[in-house]
Amino acid sequence: AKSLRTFQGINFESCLDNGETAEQMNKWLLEVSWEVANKGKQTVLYVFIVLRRTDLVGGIYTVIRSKVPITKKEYGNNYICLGPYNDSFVKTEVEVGESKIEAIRETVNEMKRYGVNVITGNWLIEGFPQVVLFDIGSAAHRLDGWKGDFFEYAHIGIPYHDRESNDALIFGFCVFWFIGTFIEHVKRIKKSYVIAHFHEWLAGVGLVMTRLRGYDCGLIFTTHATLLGRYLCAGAADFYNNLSRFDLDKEAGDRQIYHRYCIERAAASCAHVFTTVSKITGIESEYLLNKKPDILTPNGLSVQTFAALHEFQNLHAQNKEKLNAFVRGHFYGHYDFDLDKTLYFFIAGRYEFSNKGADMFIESLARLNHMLKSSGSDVTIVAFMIFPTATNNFNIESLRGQSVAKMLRDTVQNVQSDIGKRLYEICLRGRLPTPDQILQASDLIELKKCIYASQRSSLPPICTHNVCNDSTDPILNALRRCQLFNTRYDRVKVIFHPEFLRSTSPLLPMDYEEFVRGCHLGVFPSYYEPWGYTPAECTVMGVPNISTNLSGFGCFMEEHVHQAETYGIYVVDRRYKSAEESCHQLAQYMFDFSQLTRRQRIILRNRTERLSELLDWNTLGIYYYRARQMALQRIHPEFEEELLKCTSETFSAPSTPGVSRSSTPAPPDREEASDEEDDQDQPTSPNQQEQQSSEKSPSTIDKQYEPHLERADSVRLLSINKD
Ligand code: G6P
Ligand code: 1S3
Repeated sequence: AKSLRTFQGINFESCLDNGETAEQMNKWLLEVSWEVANKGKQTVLYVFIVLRRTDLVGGIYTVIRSKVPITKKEYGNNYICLGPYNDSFVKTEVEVGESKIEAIRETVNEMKRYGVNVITGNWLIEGFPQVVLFDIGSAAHRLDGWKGDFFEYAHIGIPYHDRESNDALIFGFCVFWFIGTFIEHVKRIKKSYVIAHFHEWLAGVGLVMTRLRGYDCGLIFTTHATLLGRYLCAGAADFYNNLSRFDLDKEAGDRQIYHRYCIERAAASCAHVFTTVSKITGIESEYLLNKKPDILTPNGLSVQTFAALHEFQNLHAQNKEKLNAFVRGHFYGHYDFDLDKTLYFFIAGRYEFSNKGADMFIESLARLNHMLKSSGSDVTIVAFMIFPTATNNFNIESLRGQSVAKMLRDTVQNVQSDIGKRLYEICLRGRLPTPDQILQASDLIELKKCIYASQRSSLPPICTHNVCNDSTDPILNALRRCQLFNTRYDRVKVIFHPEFLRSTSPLLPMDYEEFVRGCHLGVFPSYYEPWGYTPAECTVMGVPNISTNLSGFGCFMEEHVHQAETYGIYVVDRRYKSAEESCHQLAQYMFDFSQLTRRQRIILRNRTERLSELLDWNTLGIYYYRARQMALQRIHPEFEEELLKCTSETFSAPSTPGVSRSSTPAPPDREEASDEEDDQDQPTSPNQQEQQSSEKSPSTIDKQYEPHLERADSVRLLSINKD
């Protein structure tokens, strides 16, 4: 199919090549986030005072980090990331050093003179961006004064006991201070264009203050989830059917997050351009933040391309072998299923049991178990659940399983090598060995010892660790309720791994990427998921996956990929179906997948992987670009002419993901024909481009944000069998 680089008729790179560089224009981009060079996401979810620590690798960290190369292409050294100083991450992730940019040096020195410790350097990631990190502790003595200032300007009070909000306030004021001074310095040389792009409420204070003080800076605010949305969904609310009915102030107050919610709303409202990651979160923002996004900025990934196309298939086979080794040990004594007919499914993420759809996954697995048993299938499914929670280390049975398997493997290897030596000696003498010379009694004794050791009276564990709150843990309780206990008769086996994966683990020594590549299907039936990087990551690794039409990713793929399930992208309808129907649909998707032949799975993986380009920042970076252009245009009207020139020549399509079926890669048998069709479809002149874009997709934001989601197409059956 035609290159997705020209997604919706937009050619990102050709625009970058137009005119002057950012450095020549004195155009600057400051990207502000709590997760710049800092994996320690602070968001803590309070649900009626129940504290739940969220994960350490936030989605926003992935957004900022993976987006750097494409952003640097546009801004070069005028791209600067601002974040909080986190000592432990700086040691490993940042090369500390004085900035080469005079304006940064002078600004930082000024702040230092007033006692604020600011660290500069380069983030050691692809693109090597410059970072300015503010030591929150060094400015803590200013907290009360700044709280007063914030109240005076924004009329938002921060309670003294909310440490996270206090930190957000200090960070915000440091950023605000930096921006003000920095602008003064850069505009001394010549007219400057400064954009500051803030992510999430934690960075919101800086934006609000910069706007209220009227600094000459284009302000963009991106929310990756609304605070209240996350809280309401984590409770029992029927969220999507009541969006217009919530008493927002009361709901925020009840959850003791009123001030945070105010910061988030103020940031959305003060921004020159407000963006969010998906259509569904756009609708949510409209209701909960009372602001429609000006543009959607879907999340991309930095896609790794292999020289040989089949390389990712080889990686699947290699990593599946590692999972096989683990499964052999884990199910010792019960290892009576054929690994050649075993499929690995998984769910992973932050431990938000129902928001991430773990409840629906487990229930559907129970149904799948029944379907496989009653259809007499010889396929076994091993379903992994990777959700970090508090544990007291690995459990003995899991470790024992691996050591039993290792002992047997070592013994067999010894026997094998002894047999080899004996055969060699006998054959050298010109004789053929007799059976008792090949396998001796001593060998049999050694093997018997191992076999006896691998007998077990208990069932293979459903969890690899001792979970601290075993009796109240939601996953363990759901597995108990659904009676998924790993019995011999179960065709669905389950393994809950309550810790992030790491290659140094004594139990399952694989990192997350290796694990995903080794699996056959990722299952993410989320209820609350503004975007959802887990299925996106599966896609770029060529692993078929299931998401929902309540996740940004699921909706995006449904919209842009025609017959997505034929590309291994299954989207469960959780919006217009009851939970019972959604569970049934999910179980059916998994069952249909389990019935594919190996050849069909290989074809499907190839197709899934072909969608990578759609999710690459090279394609999706355009929306961030558009947001920045819009911000510049709003504060520098003279920029409009320049922008329009650029837009009419290279941006023929709407600024947000619209109806874009044409961006779908064609199936292999249609590839040539589709290329031809695409060629014919290509607009030839700017006028034609405009005409076609207006015919194909409504470009106004209003149209994009119809308050109700359109009903998804009726459930489509797996049509992969036709291949
Ligand atoms: C990749 C490898 C093949 C292997 C296959 C297994 O495609 O290149 O050599 O046979 O994976 O696929 P499966 O879906 O059975 O794990
Ligand atoms: C949020 O992180 P989360 O897992 O708390 O931001 C991510 C990046 O935009 C997004 O992918 C995810 O859905 C949101 O929920």
